[in-house]
Amino acid sequence: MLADIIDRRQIKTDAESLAIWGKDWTNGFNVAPSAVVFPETNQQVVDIVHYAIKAGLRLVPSGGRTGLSGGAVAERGEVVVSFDRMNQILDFNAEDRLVTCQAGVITQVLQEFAAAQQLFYPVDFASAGSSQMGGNVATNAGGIKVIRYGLTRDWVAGLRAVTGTGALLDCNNGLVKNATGYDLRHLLIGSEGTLGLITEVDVRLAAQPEPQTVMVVGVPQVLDLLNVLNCFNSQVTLSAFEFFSDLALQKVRAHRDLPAPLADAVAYYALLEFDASAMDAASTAFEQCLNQGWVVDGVVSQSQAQADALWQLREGISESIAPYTPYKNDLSVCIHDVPDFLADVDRFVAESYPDFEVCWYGHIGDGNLHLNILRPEHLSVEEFMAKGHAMSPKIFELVRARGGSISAEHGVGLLKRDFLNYSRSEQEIALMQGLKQLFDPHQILNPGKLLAAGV
Ligand code: 2HG
Ligand code: ZN
Repeated sequence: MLADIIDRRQIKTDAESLAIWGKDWTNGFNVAPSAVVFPETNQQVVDIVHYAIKAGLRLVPSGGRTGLSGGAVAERGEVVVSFDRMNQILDFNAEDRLVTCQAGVITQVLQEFAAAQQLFYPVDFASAGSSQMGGNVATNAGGIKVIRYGLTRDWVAGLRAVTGTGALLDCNNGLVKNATGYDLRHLLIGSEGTLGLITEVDVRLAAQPEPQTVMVVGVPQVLDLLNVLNCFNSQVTLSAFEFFSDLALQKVRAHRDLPAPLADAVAYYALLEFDASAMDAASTAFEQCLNQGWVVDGVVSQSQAQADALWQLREGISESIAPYTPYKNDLSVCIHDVPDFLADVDRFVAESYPDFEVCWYGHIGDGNLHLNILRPEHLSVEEFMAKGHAMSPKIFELVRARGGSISAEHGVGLLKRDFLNYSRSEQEIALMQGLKQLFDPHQILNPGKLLAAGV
């Protein structure tokens, strides 16, 4: 019946397509969409929503499907709305440094477009080659340069979105200043497709940075990661400050056949990136860290190829551990709390789940830790996921105790939905439910994500 409102060539219902577009990178959820539609214009998205209201369909927006919280999983006969065919860059204005993209523009395509204008789109992460701008906005994607450039939210100057009533909202129109009340743009950013289907984004671009240098240092004590951060921060403008444990390094090296960065293994590694012109200041900071015993060794890129190779050690981790179907956590606490929090979690897992391997890495410069618990071979995916769910409340209790977040950058989706109260108060959740009701009174937009369905 969808063919009444959209060309048949824009609809897929074969089993293979349903399996592909019915999920993102998240494992462990049922995948059962009834169809996938590929709109090409804002008006077609409006038509799909009106049709869904009439026919009682529910819609799951789908971008590059790189999400890790089940935000783009269609579990129960929903129609997936894929933005793959809304992949055009529509406009660019040099004075405003603004580029207007359809939601399906791939992150890397935008980055390359910006570079061709001698400008820079600074939000970056390992999945830039397949993630789409609409999904980035819907999850307020973070990534590896947040410490210097902020999150996706900071670069969205306007957007168009279709609400659950079929209204096409045009929010903020690229304005720098606009003091006319509630900024609905910011409500839609990070709303995970529950308030509206984002169709277009006006993205602000930055000046191109100078060439970057990458340094990887070995840090024996987790506590000292913060000392290293402080020491560099006081002398160098950092573009990235990432960390990974030796276990994470072993996995990514084995997976990609990469050489060790340092002569000897160290418990933790920090990866720092900064403007090449700050190399002298960075060397001074490194010497100070060495003298204090905070770092024991380090390596510095001498070329872009070496910088890229060092980045692989960090950016390749997630992919390298995927075969272990890890139980994923994406946590944040205030930066000063990171070492104590990490020690709390390590202690808890070692005492309660001694046969589980814990793989730590993440954006420690933002207080964002990726905690991946690897599935032991003797457990099936289902058994392991059940154990993960049973473990989550204990870990989230530790997060709550420090006022942290149970989802720093991946979003709540299906995976964290039932734990939202560990990071949000009853009053906040009630307001979110009220907003959901206003934007999506028929409960058709990404049901069951972020908030329980039907609330
Ligand atoms: C990263 O920082 C991504 O590499 C993925 O956010 C993290 O796989 C993960 O847990
Ligand atoms: Zn991350």
